Amino acid sequence: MPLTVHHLQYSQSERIPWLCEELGIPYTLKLYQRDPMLAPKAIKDLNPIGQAPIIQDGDLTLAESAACCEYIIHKFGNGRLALPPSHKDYADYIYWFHFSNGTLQPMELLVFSILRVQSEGPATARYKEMFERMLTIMDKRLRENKWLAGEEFTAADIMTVFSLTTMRAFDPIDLTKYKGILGYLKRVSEREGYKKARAKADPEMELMIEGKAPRQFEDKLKAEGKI
Ligand SMILES: N[C@@H](CCC(=O)N[C@@H](CS)C(=O)NCC(=O)O)C(=O)O
Repeated sequence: MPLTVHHLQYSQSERIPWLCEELGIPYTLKLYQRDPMLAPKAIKDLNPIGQAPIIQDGDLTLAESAACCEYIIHKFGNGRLALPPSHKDYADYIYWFHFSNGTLQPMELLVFSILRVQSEGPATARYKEMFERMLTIMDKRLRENKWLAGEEFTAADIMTVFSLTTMRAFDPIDLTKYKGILGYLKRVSEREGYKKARAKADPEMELMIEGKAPRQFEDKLKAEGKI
């Protein structure tokens, strides 16, 4: 099998096995556990930045979720799960493909980091308000559309779901009031590709599609006596 996917469990690299399952393409999956919170040395040996996902195709080693998605879609998937420029929803597709890693997730991380050191104050309030605005816009989009790009499920969905699910094992955002997002996560959880990817990539990980944030990863490690 030419394509190898290196997946750090409980992480955004879940996007890549999910993409491969949705495309129905063959791939070799290599799993890595966090040690205890960060990536193990084997990941750092593959990517000097020390982060997953990483894919390999022959002599090529490539990191960055969005780059890996585009590479796989165009090299192995015949462009499936991407919308071409001629498609009426092309602009929506590229906007939402980039929204999660470019805007939502950095803000989620910023709010989470600020809240760890200071629960109140103008900066906290400002960033919390901006983050909620982002979720509200996404919620409206998903009340009005089945998938982020419109009628078709695309790689924009694959790029986004981690920020709304597994990331909440680290950052306890409550999604209860965002009914559009919750309905969307339910639809995602019913996809065969998502189920297959979860079974292969993170078989022990709970499904994180409810409004309340799942049990925090740190608490899990403490309960297991790992930290
Ligand atoms: N922008 C990168 C971010 C990758 C990233 O932050 N990966 C995290 C997992 S969520 C990681 O490998 N963390 C391990 C570490 O920092 O030690 C991407 O989209 O691939």
